[in-house]
Amino acid sequence: MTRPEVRPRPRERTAPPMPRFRSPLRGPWLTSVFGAVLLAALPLVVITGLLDYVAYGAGQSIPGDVGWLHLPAFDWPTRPSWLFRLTQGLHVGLGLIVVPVVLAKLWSVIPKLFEWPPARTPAKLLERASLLLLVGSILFEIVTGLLNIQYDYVFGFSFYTGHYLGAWVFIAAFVAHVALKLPTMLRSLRTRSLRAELRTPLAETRPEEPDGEIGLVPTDPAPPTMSRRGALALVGGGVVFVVALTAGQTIGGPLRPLALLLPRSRTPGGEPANDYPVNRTAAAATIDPAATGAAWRLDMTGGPAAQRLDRAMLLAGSESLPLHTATLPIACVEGWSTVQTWTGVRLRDLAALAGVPNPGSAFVDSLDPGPFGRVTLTGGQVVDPDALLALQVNGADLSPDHGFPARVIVPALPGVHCTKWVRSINFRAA
Ligand SMILES: Nc1nc2c(c(=O)[nH]1)N[C@H]1C(S)=C(S)[C@@H](COP(=O)(O)O)O[C@H]1N2
Ligand SMILES: [Mo]
Repeated sequence: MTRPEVRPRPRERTAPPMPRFRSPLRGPWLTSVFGAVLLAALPLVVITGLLDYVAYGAGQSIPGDVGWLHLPAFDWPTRPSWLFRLTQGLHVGLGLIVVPVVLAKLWSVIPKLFEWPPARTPAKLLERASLLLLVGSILFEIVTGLLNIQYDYVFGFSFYTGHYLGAWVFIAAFVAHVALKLPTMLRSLRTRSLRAELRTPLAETRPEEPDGEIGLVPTDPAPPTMSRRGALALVGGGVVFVVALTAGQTIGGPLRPLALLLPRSRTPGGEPANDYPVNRTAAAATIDPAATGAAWRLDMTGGPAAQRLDRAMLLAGSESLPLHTATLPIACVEGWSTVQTWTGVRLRDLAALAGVPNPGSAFVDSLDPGPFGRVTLTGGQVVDPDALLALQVNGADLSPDHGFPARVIVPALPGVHCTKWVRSINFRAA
């Protein structure tokens, strides 16, 4: 009798040549450390991002129609005035800071990408498909987000719609991933002590215990070239580097030229009173200087009699249209924000003058034909006592790039809705 021939295991029989990953640092513990950081940070990035989307408001041209994925609309409040600065700042700031951690986490699980066979069971196949969506969507969100703060509109699609739809793919995949992996993560975190790891030098760095099914620990590890604490420090250093390249846009001062990741914050705004970031210059918005000069008028409609005011009438500080000064932020979704002191007339006084004492909304149009040239403000945003049609900033006239002759400034309103070069306002009764 002949012994049955020993058949090679399917893996050996069919596996195409695959790269071998031998880093002795890879293992469930290290992956779980990165995973835990992301589990804490990413929900905040997601929630603040969705809040930004709500703040942009329903019924605006931006963001576009997203079908049934739209969020329940509520009137974005005007208080506290730094609300959008906070949600937007957290979204962009944290979103940038986690990038080195995301990359480290992807590095730590790369052997899984080359696993063969790709899936043994339908459940495994489903799991891998969800991983593909998870990795694909987070990279998509990072790339579109980064490009949005670097350049204007380089996409073949609307940034807002694309980034928003990508977010929902990510949310679904993230929830599935956490549900599947949370027990493994918690168990793996308990296999080593972070404290002990931070005291372990390169010479004593050993691979993690064999991890069987999980499959991250190499079966034939190479000698370590870096300790685990070195790897953590490298990722931490990456985070600090990103902070250094972005913080200047909000902190300003000497840090501003360092904000390499947020180039808009380096555009000079003009003489000192107007020297804060410019989103879109007058030239870029094709504003005709003749239209902003002596011939400029503000048209107001919606009430029983249309009104037409020139800039001198607005600046006169009459009893029905007193000048008001407020210190308020502009916070741009591209990741920078700045607080300045604005002087102008209250939107609610303008509404009353136009014969709409109880405004339910206001449609503001400008000389700018571009996508940010108009906005619909809610009733609450019009009647806030600090909601202004601003004429001056820090005691000087607005510079041409900052919206001369007049611009919208409303507490907690996303910067994109603080329309510059205002031409007309249509007030609608509540
Ligand atoms: N008409 C018009 N208004 C506009 C814009 C624009 O492109 N056109 N950009 C908006 C955006 S996105 C922001 S963040 C603020 C920035 O104001 P600033 O350029 O004066 O700092 O202006 C807003 N107002
Ligand atoms: Mo903006």
